[in-house]
Amino acid sequence: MILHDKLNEIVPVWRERARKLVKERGNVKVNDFTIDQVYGGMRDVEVLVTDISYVDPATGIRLRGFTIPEVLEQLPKAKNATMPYVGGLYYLLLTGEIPTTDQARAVEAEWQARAFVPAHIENVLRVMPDETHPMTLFAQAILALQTESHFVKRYNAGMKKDEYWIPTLEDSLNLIAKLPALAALIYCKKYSKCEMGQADPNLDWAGNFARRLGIANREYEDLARLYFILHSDHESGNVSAHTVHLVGSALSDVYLAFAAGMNGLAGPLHGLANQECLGWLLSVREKFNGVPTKDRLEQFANETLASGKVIPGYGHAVLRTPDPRFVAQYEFAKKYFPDDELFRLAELVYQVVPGVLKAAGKAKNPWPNVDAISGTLQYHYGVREFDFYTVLFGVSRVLGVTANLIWARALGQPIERPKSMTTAMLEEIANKA
Ligand code: CMX
Repeated sequence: MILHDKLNEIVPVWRERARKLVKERGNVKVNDFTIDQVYGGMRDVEVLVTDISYVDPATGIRLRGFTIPEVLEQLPKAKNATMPYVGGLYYLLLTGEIPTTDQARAVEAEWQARAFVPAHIENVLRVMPDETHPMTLFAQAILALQTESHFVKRYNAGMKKDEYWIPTLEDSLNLIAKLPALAALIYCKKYSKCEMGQADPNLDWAGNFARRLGIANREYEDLARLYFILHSDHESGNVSAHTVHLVGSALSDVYLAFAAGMNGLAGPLHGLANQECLGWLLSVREKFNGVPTKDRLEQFANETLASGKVIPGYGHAVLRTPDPRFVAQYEFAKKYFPDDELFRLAELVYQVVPGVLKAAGKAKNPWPNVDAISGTLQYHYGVREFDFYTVLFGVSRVLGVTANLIWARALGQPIERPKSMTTAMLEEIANKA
C-alpha cells in the first residue's frame, strides 16, 4: 500500500535524526519560562515538536513548509475541480512531499475502500435526545467506532514498539474514510433534512461528503475540498491537536485520542467559535435588518465588548496577522458570491472589528482567524444549521492530528507528563528574584 511503503522507507531516517538530536544536543537550553507563561496557558512556550505544520505568527500556517496558496496551487486536482484532492494533502502531511496525481488518487482509493460505517453507530446516535449537540454526537460516534481498532488488537497480541505506527496508520485511514459518512449521518438525522446519499465512486472524499449532505453542486464540492484542507492542521499547541497528542501519548488508540480532541474542539474559544461567529453575524443582520452602516456596526461591536463577550472569529493565541485560512475562504466567496448579503456583512465586519479591538487595547491580535468567515460560506450553500459547523472542522482536523500521531508512534515519542508547581513555589521564586 502506497502510504505504508513510503513511510516504511522514510521512518528509519527520521528515527535516526531524532535520536541523534536528543543524544548529542539534548542538554542545550531552549527556553526560560516566566511565571506569566506557567500561569498563563503556556503561551509561546516552545516545548512541542511537530514536522507536519508550523504557524508563523507573521505569515500564518505552513503545511510541511508550504504556504496555503502554495498547497492549493501545487497539490493535484481532479478534472473539473478547482481545489485539490484532500487525499493529496494527506500524502503531503504524512510524507512531506507533494504527491503526483496517481499518488493522491491512491490515497483517495484507500479511503473509498474503507468508508463503510458499521450498523451499530446509527443505533448509538438514535438513542440520544434530539437536543444533543452535533459535536457530542460526533465524539460519541467516533468512540463507538473504537471497536474496530487494529492498534488495540495488535497491542494486545504483543506488538513490538517499532511497529506501533503501522496499525496507527491503519486505524487513521479507516477513521478518516468513515468520517464524512458519519458526519453526514449526524446532519441528516439531527435536522431531518436529508436521506443519507450514497457515495459516488467517481467522486473524491470531499466531493462525496457534499453528496452525502444532499448538495449536488460543483462549487460546494470545491468548497468542501478547500475547507477540509484549510482546517486540517495548525501545529501542535492548539487544544484539539494537543489533546490528541496527549491522549495518544498514553498509547490510547486513534479513536480514543481523536474523540478526546473533538471534545476540546467543541469549546467556544476553539472550534465552536465558527458557530458563535455566524450566530454573531446573524444577530447583527437581524438587529439592523440587513447590512448596517460602518458607524452602527462599530457601535454594536463595542456593545459586544462592553457586555463582557468576545467578538468571535477575531484574535488568535499565536497569529499576529489576518489568518491566511481566512483569506483563502474570503477569496472563494468573493469569486463565487460577492453580492451575498451575509458575505457583504462579513466583509464589513472585517473592515470594522480590527479597529474596534485595537482601540479597546486588550487583544494582542485584532485580525480575523479561520472562523470569521467559514460559516458564511456554508450558509450560502444551504448548510445553515450552524451548530453543525464544528463537526465540519472535526472532519478536517482528523487529517493533521492522525498524521501527527502516526509520526509520534514512528519516532517512539514517550508519554507526555509535564511537571507542576504550586503557587507557593512560584511565589518563593518571585520573592527571591
Ligand atoms: N474579542 C474580545 N476580546 C478579545 C478577543 C476578541 N475577539 N480576542 C482577545 N480578546 C481579549 C481576551 O479575552 C483577553 O482578555 P482578558 O485579558 O480579559 O482575559 C485579552 O484580549 C488578551 O487576549 P490575547 O492574548 O490576545 O488572546 P488569547 O491568546 O488569550 O486568546 C483567543 C486567543 C482566540 C481565545 C481570543 O482571541 C478569543 O477569544 N477570540 C474569539 C474566539 C475565537 O475566535 N476563537 C477561535 C480561535 C481559532 C481556533 O482556535 O480555532
